[in-house]
Amino acid sequence: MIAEKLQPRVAHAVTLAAMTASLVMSACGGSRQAATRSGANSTVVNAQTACATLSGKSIGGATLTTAVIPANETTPMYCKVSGTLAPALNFEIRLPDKWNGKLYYAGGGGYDGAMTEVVVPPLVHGYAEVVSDSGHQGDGMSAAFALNDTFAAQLFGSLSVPTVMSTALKTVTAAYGVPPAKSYFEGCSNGGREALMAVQRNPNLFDGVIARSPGYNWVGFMGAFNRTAKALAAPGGAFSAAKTALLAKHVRDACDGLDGIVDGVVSNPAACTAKVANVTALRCAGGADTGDTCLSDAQLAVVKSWTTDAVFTGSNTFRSKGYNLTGNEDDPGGFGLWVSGDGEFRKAGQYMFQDTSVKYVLARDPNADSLKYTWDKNQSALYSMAALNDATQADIRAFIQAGGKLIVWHGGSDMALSVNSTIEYMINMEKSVGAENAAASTRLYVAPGVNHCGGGAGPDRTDLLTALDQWVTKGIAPSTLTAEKLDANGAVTRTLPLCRYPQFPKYTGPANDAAAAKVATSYTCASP
Ligand SMILES: [Ca+2]
Repeated sequence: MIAEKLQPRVAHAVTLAAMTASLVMSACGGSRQAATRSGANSTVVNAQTACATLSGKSIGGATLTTAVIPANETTPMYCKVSGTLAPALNFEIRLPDKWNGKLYYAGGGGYDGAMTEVVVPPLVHGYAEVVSDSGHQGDGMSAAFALNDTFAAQLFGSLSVPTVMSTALKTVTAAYGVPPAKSYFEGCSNGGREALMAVQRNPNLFDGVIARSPGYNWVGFMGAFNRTAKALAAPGGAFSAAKTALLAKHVRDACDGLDGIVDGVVSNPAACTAKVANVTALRCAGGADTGDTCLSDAQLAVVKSWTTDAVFTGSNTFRSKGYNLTGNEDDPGGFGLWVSGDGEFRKAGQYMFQDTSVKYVLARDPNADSLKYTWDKNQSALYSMAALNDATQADIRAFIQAGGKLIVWHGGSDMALSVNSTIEYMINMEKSVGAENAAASTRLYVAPGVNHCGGGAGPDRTDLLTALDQWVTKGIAPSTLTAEKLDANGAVTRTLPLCRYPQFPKYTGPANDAAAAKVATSYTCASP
């Protein structure tokens, strides 16, 4: 869903906003809303009526403006409610013509600074949709807002979601006469971080949360970005598109078939070990760069930085797990976009994010050179960044005990944020809350071949919101789900089981059958 916005090669800001693509209560009494649906069902409030009710009203500290947005080919008619919480936290609430009685908060992306776009499926399903710009306006690739405005930094880090929710709940209640019966949050990338932040810090705010590709370990992954940028900047480290294609093909040749089918997706990453992938076989004779058929020692050092854990001092959460080699490094939304910049690493997402983070958050010097910055050098700066942005707390028992449900999803070929970091968080979480609690209230899905928040060689679309809603409202816990891949016209071209981690979709259909390979029923979720 949100994933479509993150298509590769769109402006980096959008992508990260995809560091989203992507794509995210209260109030009253501090516990989840217990309103019954009967009130909502008996209330006939269409978009025009909602807009008329709210126009010019001051609710929760914000003066509201409204506009009825007509239906178009993808979006139903809704009332757009806009407001600002002083000094600069802009939010939007989209009230559908036919409210389903529930609220959906969509998280942001990157360093935010712009309103999250309409997320279509929730509106179609009748959710009241809530978004914000996270408390400042600007480029989603820039942390400049944080330099001279520590309150804006706090809003971005953790404050904007509960703050907006407080007003949003009052606003939705004013529009429909009853509060939402259920409230959900979904976000990807930074929005996934916001999702886990809400689970950890505001355990009663949402009934259900979807954290996709969460950038929860801000200090750790930004530090990993910094380390790999230095490897790319080292003499001979530049990684051209041709070198990336060489690496990707080498990995596919070694690992694609280990899941039972050669389909361009390494669906069993556990079997694609470093020994099996054997990247050192690509080393140029002598170690110096001799062309596009091999990798120099400097380029192999880039791959090593990329695939190994980055661990920093000061906290056991200042870390980022190494990335898997997936054979999809050459995807347009892959290594070139996020890491190498196809030979110009300063154009890659990871370089840009760590650079702006060094300048405006860590060194607090717009002239700082991130390639000369030592991540561990200023511990207090790391603590500050972590206090603002890290959502690494593994103990989420308060959320679970309040009845909350959490679905975590990550693309298996995400080259922005490591799927292995997300897996590590879920393992730590399970250790902390106990296996029984984790099984009863949390789920982890890894989508093979899927890029950051969406796109890529693998099927990237799954209706996680409906799965969450069924879980919350009917107690139907999600098991194996289905992922779809769509073509440019929106037609489904392939389906694949979306297996619960650590299972993967193993091909069990007939051999050499191209049609069978495209349908989920030809696969079985298997343990690695
Ligand atoms: Ca395969």
